[in-house]
Amino acid sequence: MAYRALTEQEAVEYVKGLPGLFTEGAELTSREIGDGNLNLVFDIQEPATGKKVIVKQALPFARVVGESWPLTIDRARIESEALRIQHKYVPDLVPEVYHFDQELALTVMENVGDHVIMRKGLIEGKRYPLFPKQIGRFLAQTLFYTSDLGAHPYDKKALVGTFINPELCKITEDLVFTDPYENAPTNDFNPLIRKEVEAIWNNKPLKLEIAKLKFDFLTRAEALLHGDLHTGSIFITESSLKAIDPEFAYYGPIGFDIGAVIANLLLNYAGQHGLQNDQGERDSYREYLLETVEDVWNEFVSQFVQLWHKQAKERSAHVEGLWQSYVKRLIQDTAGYAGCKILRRVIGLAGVADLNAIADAEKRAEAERLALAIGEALILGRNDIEESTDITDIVRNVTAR
Ligand code: SR1
Ligand code: MG
Repeated sequence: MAYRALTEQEAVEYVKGLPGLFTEGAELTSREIGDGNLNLVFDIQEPATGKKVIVKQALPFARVVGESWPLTIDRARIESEALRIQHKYVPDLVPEVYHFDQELALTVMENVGDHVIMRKGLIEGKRYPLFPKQIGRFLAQTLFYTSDLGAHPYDKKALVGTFINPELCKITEDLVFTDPYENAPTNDFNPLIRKEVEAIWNNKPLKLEIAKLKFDFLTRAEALLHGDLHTGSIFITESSLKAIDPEFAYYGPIGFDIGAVIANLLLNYAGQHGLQNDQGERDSYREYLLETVEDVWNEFVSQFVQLWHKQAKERSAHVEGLWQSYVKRLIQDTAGYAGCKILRRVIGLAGVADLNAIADAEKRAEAERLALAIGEALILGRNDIEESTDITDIVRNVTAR
């Protein structure tokens, strides 16, 4: 079938035509629930049996802006292939793909509708004690096994080719690493923080560090990244986590994915200023978030290093001292990328609800100023970071200023 965007009813007809999902004559409901920046998402259910699937279809433009921003529908292929690879390594942490249709740029996958988007949960003040272990395992497994440490060199290079994702990478190159640091038309920030934003535009040492991080993003094909692992790409319950939406997947620096997770915990940390009125509760939730930041890194690194010792096939990986120097560089990359991802969400296109949901513009501005200060300090201070508490110390010091 030639490409066209499906309606709710057409999505039902489509899944009915697929073998093995629903029985003939099944009565299905369909609701378009996409609230992200890019795609159509249909929630399809059979009330009589409780069976359900998700149909996700890429639109040929960026939904957040409209048809004036054309965007490749090949991102649907990238996403479905990344989901399949990630599912192979961590089946419980990634939705299963049932079917992919290249022409319609459409994926039919497991419906995890009993989970909530983690960003929403954090905004509501929920705590997820299993999250660090879950996301640490997702990161360690998917990044290790797709890197030169865990993949055969021929397989790794073939995968680099499969995941050439120029248009989606360009979005990140512009929106994360370029536009927020100059007076670009895509920027979209609270007018009350203009002075702080202009200070960033004029901060040459900061811009130099961001340029270095961008060059690594452009050139360092270390592992298959999720590419957009913010808390809106994580579905969660108290006991279960599913990482979704890897349409930005490509081969890049490992710290970019870990940094995305940490950045989004810290964006919520900054947002607590306006989300939570009770000072005691705000402080206690912030402590929880900082502990989570530490635990995410510690879980990731302990699992990643264990895999390194037990599974790394690359002989040079076992040269004395290599893993320690690799891990040190990795935490510094992580802090730097976290910083960029914080700054972009405050200054650039596509902000986050952790800040945007603060109704009072002045309160929001205070939270945004804190986020900017944290992002900047992480980028400029990253070369002195050696362990996770160095990251949280930076956040605590900036908060106390
Ligand atoms: C035009 S797309 C804007 C943002 O949405 C996605 O979630 C990515 O983070 C991207 O930068
Ligand atoms: Mg997304």
